[in-house]
Amino acid sequence: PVEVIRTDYKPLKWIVKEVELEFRLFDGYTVVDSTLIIGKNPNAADDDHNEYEGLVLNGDETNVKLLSLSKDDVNLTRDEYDLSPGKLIVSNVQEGSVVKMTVEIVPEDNLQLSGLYKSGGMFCSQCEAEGFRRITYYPDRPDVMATFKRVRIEAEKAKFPVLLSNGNLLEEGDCEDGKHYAVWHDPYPKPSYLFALVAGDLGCMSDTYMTKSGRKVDLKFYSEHGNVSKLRYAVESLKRAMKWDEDTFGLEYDLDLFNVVAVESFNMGAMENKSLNVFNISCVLACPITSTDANYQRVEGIIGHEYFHNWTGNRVTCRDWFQLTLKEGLTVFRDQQFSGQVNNSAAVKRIEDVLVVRGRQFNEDAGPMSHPIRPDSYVAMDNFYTATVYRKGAEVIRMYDTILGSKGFRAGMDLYFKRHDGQAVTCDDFLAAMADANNVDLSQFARWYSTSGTPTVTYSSSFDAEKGLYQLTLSQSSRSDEPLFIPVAVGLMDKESGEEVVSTVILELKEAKQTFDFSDLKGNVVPSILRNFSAPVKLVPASDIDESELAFLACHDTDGFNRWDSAQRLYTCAILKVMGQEESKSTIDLVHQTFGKTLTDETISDDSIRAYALKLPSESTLAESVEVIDPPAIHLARKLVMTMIARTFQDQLMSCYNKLTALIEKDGAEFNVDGVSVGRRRLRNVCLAYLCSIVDTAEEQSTAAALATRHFESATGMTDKLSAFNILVSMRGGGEEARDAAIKKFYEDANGDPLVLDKWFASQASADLPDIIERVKNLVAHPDYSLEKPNRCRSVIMSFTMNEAHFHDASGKGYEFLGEMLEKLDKVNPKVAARTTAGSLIGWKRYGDERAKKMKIQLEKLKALPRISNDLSEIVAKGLK
Ligand code: BAL
Ligand code: ZN
Repeated sequence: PVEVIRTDYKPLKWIVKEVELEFRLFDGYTVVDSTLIIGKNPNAADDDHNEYEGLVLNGDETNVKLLSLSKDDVNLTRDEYDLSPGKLIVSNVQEGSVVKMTVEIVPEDNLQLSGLYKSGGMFCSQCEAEGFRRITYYPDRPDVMATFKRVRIEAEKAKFPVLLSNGNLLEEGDCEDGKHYAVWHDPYPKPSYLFALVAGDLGCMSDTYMTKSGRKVDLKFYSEHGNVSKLRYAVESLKRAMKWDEDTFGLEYDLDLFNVVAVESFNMGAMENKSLNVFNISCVLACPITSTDANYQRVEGIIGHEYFHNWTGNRVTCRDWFQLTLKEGLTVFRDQQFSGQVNNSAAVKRIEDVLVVRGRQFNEDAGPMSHPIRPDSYVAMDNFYTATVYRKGAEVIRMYDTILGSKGFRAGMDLYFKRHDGQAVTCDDFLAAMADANNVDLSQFARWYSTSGTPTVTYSSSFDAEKGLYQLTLSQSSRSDEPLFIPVAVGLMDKESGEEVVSTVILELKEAKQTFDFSDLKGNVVPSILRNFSAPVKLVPASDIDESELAFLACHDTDGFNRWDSAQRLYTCAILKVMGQEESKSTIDLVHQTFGKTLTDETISDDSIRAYALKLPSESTLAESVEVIDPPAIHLARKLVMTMIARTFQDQLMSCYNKLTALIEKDGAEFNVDGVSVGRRRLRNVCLAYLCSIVDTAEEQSTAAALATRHFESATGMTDKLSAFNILVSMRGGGEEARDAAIKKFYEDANGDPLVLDKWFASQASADLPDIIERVKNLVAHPDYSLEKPNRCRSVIMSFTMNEAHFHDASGKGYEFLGEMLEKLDKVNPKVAARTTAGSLIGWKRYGDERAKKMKIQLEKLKALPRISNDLSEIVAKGLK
């Protein structure tokens, strides 16, 4: 495997200016003809030392068979071009040279799902990051932006009535032998990773959108015929996203047609191909019976995300793949803002996003895959579509917004588009646009792009009652040699009254240690620091945690995010004390005080906020707070605290549950995913989980199972049904019968629907049962299980690795099972195998010697495989370092 180094970047000497493609889709193979018009790269200076003089084309020879090659209409024989693994070099090209070739590929055998492949009965493509080279030989890098002038697709009409590619439809018609064709033209130059092709027998939901400047855009959403009605929410979400981008950034859609296609087998969530977005069905189909509220939110967020890429990614793209966060961090930030402003409360959205940053990104940054948001090297680029590039990248963009203010941020965005529309650029170009538009020096801020690891901000304070002066001292530590520029949002709450006396200010922490003064205070205050999670850092007190301050903020903070966060930190203290068998009475008392107030506080008008504030931190979040992770111990301590709270507040929880049931029933049958309806379901399901955690005796087990079963059976939508199911699958003793009945019923109700079956598998793989490993083995032996479907793999294997207490069972059986699955999976879909490994085994150093040894054995075994993919071997090598 070759390691690519960021600083080795060189522009190509020869690029493709225009391309024509013809795809003839036969049964069992596909023939691809291409015509490339070559030009001298204006970005390569004459004195640039280029590695190659000729035209360099990338191609995956394991997937692409070259049948013929010509230059300027002269056929080239084998000794007139240079073909080596991964590369085809054509010498002596000039400005305007025409290179033509014909290749053959077999989409039917392409199980990696990169390039052109088949999902069910349809053809579809995935070219980011380096899939186009699995279709034909081409300069497959994002800084080669060519006009795809003509893409002709020909296939059997009866089986593939729908033929799609990027841009506008130029012509279509019938051919001989029951075949037909379509010709597409994309007027916008684009890199090959944005190319897409779809051919299938698909149903369509159509709509239109009128842009601000009066362009009528046809919106066409395609899926299998039986799923068309489930596209409505995605269509509506797209229209909201188009409007939001016009209102917020002045960005309009730039073609008359926007296509979206739903496919079942897809490695990612979705892909932003120019005007032909391809979506994993899990991110575009939605209906109350099969989708949870979280699924609906995901559809809206990802529809927005892919649409927003049209400007941040497509119109302005990345010069090289090290710049991935340029488009992904920025587009995630845009989709987060969209979701927070359009349908949900901004505080709820922020809580959900921060949970991901802390749960996944911090964990990644604490392990061997830790990298800056702009990585320095890679072997398989697909391994760097990470939480760091996406989520921490979005936090970095958010910091620009926090520092510059929304007007300043908008000015920076405007300048970025003005300077770079139609170009492939770098993160430095983005930073320069932000700095120049605001006339500020952001050179210190640039360190965020090159610093890996999670920085820590430590705080201490003092209050001079006589002077009314409060001093807050912040210090930072990170892997950067020089201090980072960290915006810290702070507000002050009066200790006596609980009122906010200083509203949010942004403190600019630019030195290793800085003290900030707040004067004219009438009394002592409690600081609310890092409001809204203003920077992706860990916040810690210089001395012991003041638990009563946390309880105070959890009850009084006017910043919704910090109010939630304070409760989380307090719950964490309690759980860790229980786990360490430390004296915990006073902490538990504060937890009870906070929980009780949160459950009944009438000033909290948003049930979602209340629900999140009542929930205990997840086991993976708790793991972030310990030196050595002992998952079963964390699991047990969390469960004990949960049951303790549930017993203390059993009556109040039941009455809250009943009140919400009555409200939901009053609303009637109509299903809504507005903030109020979602909040009610969310809070009711949190109450249910607490109530069903009281399962110490057989009698309690059957009482809990009866409550969950009632919830399950009376559910009118998937949110409630799945909440109950997730509880029922873990029932033991007096609840076993109900558990088995629910497993049977859920499967029958699924009626073969793949998204519902994914839930059925995932829920069981996440169960808290002593024989879980046997159960998971049975799941992968189930006829509905398939290694070839990424969603199904994720639903069983990944879900099991996230079932921390059992995956990390001291016997090591969980690791052995995973090792066996990864070996099989790597042969089918290396990208999914690598991702699963990155999220599980490679973190072994943090799990104590015994577990570490056993986890490492599995990595060693994978390393020793006679044939291991580049994707997996990169992760395994990093994991063993
Ligand atoms: N570009 C890959 C899928 C996404 O982030 O939108
Ligand atoms: Zn993206």
